[in-house]
Amino acid sequence: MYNLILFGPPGSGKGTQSDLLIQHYGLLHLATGDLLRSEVSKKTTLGLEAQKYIDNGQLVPDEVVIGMIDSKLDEHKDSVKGIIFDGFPRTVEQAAALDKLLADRNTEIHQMVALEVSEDVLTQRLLQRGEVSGRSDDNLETITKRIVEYKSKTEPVANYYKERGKLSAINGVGAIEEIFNSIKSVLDTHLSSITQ
Ligand code: B4P
Repeated sequence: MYNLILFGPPGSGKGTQSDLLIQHYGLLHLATGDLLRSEVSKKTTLGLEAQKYIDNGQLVPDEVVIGMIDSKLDEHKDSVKGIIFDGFPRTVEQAAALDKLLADRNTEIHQMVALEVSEDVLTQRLLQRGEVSGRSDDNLETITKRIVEYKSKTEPVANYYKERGKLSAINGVGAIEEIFNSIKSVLDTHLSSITQ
């Protein structure tokens, strides 16, 4: 099994690149943002709770997202050759919990790819997405709060994986295909070294 975390600030292109990566490598895509929005649209208890945080640009509480990932790992336990975690972990507590969830299933995180994009570009992209997405968090006020939340709670997660020798940083600005090729070259090098 090969498990990758695609990491980066809001609007850095995690979802965009995940779509290309799952097609190319046949990995399972677990995106906590998508999972939460699906709960919101179904108006489940979890969704109604999560909506308050998402609308306000805040992270949903750790126990909610960790529980959601735990049950997704059970759901797919026999059928996957690897997983792309998109938007998870977003706190150091989530990273430690993910290590444990994977260790309990005799696997681990092999690599984190972090997309680097400046704040100005992030804001522009999310405002532009807001014109068509209908997402409650794609407006200037919420985007600003999400970036603040990212810096204080999520950025330290990169260090967690750096200390474990698993972090690769990629320039997330440029053509989508060009960024995809940079990620692919990290993964191909890494995959060939772990399968040798
Ligand atoms: P997500 O849905 O994960 O958020 P995202 O950060 O908006 O998107 P992403 O980085 O995937 O950007 P995209 O490819 O769409 O999270 C939403 C909310 O859910 C969070 O704020 C939080 O409340 C909650 N949540 C999720 N996970 C959680 C967790 N683990 N713990 C707690 N709470 C959690 O790209 C953005 C835009 O840029 C798109 O329009 C795209 O077309 C464009 N774009 C992409 N690449 C481009 C490029 N190279 N050039 C130009 N434009 C590009």
